[in-house]
Amino acid sequence: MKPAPVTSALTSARTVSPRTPDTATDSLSGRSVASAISPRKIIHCDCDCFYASVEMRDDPSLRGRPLAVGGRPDSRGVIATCNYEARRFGIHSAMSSALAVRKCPDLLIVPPAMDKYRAASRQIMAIYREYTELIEPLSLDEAYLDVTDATHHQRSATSIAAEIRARVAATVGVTVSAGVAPNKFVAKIASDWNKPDGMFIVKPHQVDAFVAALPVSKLFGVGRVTAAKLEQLGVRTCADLRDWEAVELHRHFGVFGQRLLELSRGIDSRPVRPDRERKSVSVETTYPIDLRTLADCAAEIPTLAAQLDGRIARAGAAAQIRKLFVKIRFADFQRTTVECMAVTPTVPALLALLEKGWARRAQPARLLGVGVRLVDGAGDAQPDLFAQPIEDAPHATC
Ligand code: TTP
Ligand code: MG
Ligand code: MG
Repeated sequence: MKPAPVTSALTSARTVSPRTPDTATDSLSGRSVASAISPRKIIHCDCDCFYASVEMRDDPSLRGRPLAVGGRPDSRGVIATCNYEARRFGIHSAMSSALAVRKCPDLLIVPPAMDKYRAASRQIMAIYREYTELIEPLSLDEAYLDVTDATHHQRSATSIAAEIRARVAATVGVTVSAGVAPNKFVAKIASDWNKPDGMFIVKPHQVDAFVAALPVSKLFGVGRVTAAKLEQLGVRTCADLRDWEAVELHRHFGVFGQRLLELSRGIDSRPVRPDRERKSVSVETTYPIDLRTLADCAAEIPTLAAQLDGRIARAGAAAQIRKLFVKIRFADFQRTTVECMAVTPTVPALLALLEKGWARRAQPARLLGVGVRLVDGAGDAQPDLFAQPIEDAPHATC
C-alpha cells in the first residue's frame, strides 16, 4: 500500500539547501543566513584507481594491462584496488586475490607501497589547498573542497575543478575525477559519474532532477540492509522516496527517515570540515583604487562584514569566536592590525577597530581585511593569511 503524498513543507519544488543550518541568523543584519547567501560550490575530488595509478606512474610498463595492488593470492591476500583494465574482468577492491586471479589469469598483483601513496596524497592535497582552506580529506585519494569563496577563475567552480585535475595529472602523475555541486552528497555522486579521468557538474537548478533519478542505494548512509528494506517497501529511486510521509519513514527507519527524505530531495547541509584546526576566519579585499579617507574605508566595512559572516557560517565557526580584528594595508605597503575581544562580528565593532587602525598612519588604504579569531587557537591568525604586522596592537580593546 503506497502512502499518501507528503503535504509538509518538504514538498517544496526547490530542493537545494543553500546553507548550513547551524548559523540561524546573520549577526550583522539579523537576517537569516540561509536566505542571505547563495548556494555553495562544493567539489568532490577522487583519484582514479589510486594505488594502481601511482604504480603505473612509477613503472609505465604496467600500463595497458590488468594490474592490481594487493596481497598474494596464495596467502589469503585481498585486492586493495586494480586498474580499469582489470575491472573489466569483474575484479574490485576487497576481493580475495585468489578469486581475482581466477577471474583474470593474466592479472599482475603488486604489493602495496603505502609511503609512495601517502607522498602522492600530500602533493595532491597541497594543490587543493592553493584554491581553498576548506578541504575535508576523506581518505588518501579523496577530499571535499568548498570553493564558494575562492576567487580563482571568476569564481567558476567548474573551471577550478578542471584546473585542479590538470595540475594533479601534470605534477603528480595520476588522474583525479571531480564532481561539482551545491552540496557534499551530490558532489560525491557526481565525481563518480564520469570516472575515470572525468568530471560532472550538477548546477543548483539541476539538483532536483539529478537526485530524483538516483537509486536510493546511492544515498549517503544507505547501506545494503537499508536499501533492501526500502526495496521491500517498493522504494527504488529517490523519486519513489519523495512520495512518502515523514511519519511513515520515521516508523520504518527512526530519525534516519527524515534524513532520507531530505537526501531524496537533494538537501544536504553538512559543511565541509577542514581537518586542520582553524584558528581564524577572515576576508580581505585589495582595491583597484586606494581608499583615500577613513569614510571611504568605513563604507567598505558592511560588505566585508557580510562576506565574513558567510564564511563563518560555512566554516560552522559562529560559536567559537573570541576576537574580532581589522587589518589595513596602506598605500606605502605598511600594514596594521587592530583587534578586540568579542563574540560576534558586528559592523559597529569593526568600524571602531578600523578607526583605531586608520589613526596609526592616516594614509590611503590599498587593502582592508576583517576577521575573527577562534577559541582553541593559539591566538594567532593563520600565518598564510595574516603575517605578523609591523605595527600590531594585538590586545587593543573596543
Ligand atoms: P577508492 O577511491 O575507493 O578506489 P580507487 O581510487 O582505487 O578507484 P576509483 O577510481 O574507483 O576511485 O580507494 C582509494 C584507495 O584506497 C585505493 O586505490 C586503494 C585503497 N582501498 C583499499 O585499500 N581497500 C578498499 O577496500 C578500498 C575501497 C580502497
Ligand atoms: Mg579513488
Ligand atoms: Mg576514494
